[in-house]
Amino acid sequence: MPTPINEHTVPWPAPYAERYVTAGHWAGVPIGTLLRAVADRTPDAPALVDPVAHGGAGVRLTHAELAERADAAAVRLLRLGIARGDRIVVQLGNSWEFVVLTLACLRAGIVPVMALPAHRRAELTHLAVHAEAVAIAVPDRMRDFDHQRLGHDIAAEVRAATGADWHVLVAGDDVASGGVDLRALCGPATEAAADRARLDAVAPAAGDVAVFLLSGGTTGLPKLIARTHDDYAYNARASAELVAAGPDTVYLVSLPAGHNFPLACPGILGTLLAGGRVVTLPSPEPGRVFATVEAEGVTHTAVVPAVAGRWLEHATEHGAGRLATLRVLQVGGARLPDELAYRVRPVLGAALQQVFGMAEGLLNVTRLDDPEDVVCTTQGRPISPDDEVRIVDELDQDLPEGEPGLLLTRGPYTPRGYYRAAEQNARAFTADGWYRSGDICRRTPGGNLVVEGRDKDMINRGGEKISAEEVENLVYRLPSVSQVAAVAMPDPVLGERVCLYVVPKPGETVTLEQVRAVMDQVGVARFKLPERLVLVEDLVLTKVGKVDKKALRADIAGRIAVGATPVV
Ligand code: OOB
Repeated sequence: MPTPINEHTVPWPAPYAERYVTAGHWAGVPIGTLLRAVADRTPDAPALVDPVAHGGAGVRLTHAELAERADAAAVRLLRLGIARGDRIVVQLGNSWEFVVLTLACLRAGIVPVMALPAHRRAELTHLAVHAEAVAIAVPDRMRDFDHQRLGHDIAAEVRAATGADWHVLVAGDDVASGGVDLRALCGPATEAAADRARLDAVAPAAGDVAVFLLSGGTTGLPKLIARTHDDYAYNARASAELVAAGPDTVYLVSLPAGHNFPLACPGILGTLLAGGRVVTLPSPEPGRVFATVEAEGVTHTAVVPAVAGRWLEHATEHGAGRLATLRVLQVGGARLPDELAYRVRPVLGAALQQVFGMAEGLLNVTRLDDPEDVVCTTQGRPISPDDEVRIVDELDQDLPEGEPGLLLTRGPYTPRGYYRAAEQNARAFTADGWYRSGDICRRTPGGNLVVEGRDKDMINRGGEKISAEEVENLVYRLPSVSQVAAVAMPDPVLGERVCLYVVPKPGETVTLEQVRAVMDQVGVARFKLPERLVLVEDLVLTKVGKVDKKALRADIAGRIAVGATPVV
């Protein structure tokens, strides 16, 4: 039997929980019930458009149809033996199936573990085992990768290890035997009223875990962040208010939908809760995005800075006429250079909202009515009056106002610890529950935060977070490696890429190809593969004997600046 769902989470202390309830942040209603209420109020309003489904025929659902499909899918999951509190690893592309399955899970209290399409065997197996999942949802194929086959391999592995009943839910035309047809499972309802009654009877509690998000990665393997119905609904609702989302909002999701940003900031959930419409696209490729914005009347969307850069380029070349309906472009996930920020409004014609957020909770945004310099040079301020932010030095002492330091935070949608990770929690959270974001920020006199750097061992490749430790652990599998350090190297397009410093064993050599091959063999997301390797005789150490990553980052930046060719 899997562990009961709320075990191993770190709850908010009672006085805080009470304050969040009194303030009205925690509504005490599970997300599925909130969405059901929206469908009751505006059943015929459009809710979901997947323009590329079924070979381009598309799928269009109203709020009532979406709610009924979610209910029907939830009941079908229950019939498979997947029960309230069980976990499903969800690795689907941006598609109507992703939305229906996610809502079905929320309704039944089944918890989706939000994997990314780029994840491979190592990450998916870890998630399945760590969350004690009972199923995985995958596309049949995506970008030339056979997800279905990997899904079955993982199922076989987990079944062999645990003896548990395991399901592979497959979205696609080609569902192999042994898999569950996810399109049929997410198909039209046949007994809507009965489904609804059955689900109302088993609805999760508002304090239960609603979703597991993945941490941005500073440790060997991704940690799970348990977000409750109460906290995540508030996250979505408060974000929605700050982009003025409402029934006329048409939100385009083109970043991987399992990321917190497009999922709930306000993303899919915030838009649906506001009575608006969600449009899914499999990627942020500008040609298709611009055409879709025009065809569907998209008003809001969210991107990472690297994508904003591509859209600006595309608009400069082809014009931005097709973006006439776009009102708000949210940009976050990595630092948006001020120069790019200043071009958004003039070139794309949309208001910019900078979003400095984290799957762990805290969201900072610039407001739509902020002056241009605030919008273009800061990463905004917390979305909740009950978000607490401190800027401190290495000893956790508050710094004078305006000085850059480490950002600590607590609040109504920032959990007090990772799931089942006591050891990491002792490092990542203070004794009184502040989350150590690892970001170096300063606060402007107007109260806005500016992200100035980072004090965590992570590489931010165009918004995808890569743990240096994870990469290093994998590289140590090569017998020719004596020492290794993974660091961020600056990149004009993605912001950062992974660079490796390697000390080979005496008489040995190590190549980038070997490193990439060993990582591929283990099966990790390709965005984690190093893109440059520097062979050195030893690694610079700090005074306390740790690898001096700051020195290595400066070293690679210097090599790039002088145009040095890679050592391999
Ligand atoms: C978002 O979430 P994660 O969990 O993938 O990554 C969080 C980290 C932050 O700690 C920070 O290091 C970085 O990503 N970050 C930014 C940033 N937004 C995120 N750094 C500089 N400027 C920004 N605007 O990335 C995320 C979650 C929700 C909404 C938006 C982004």
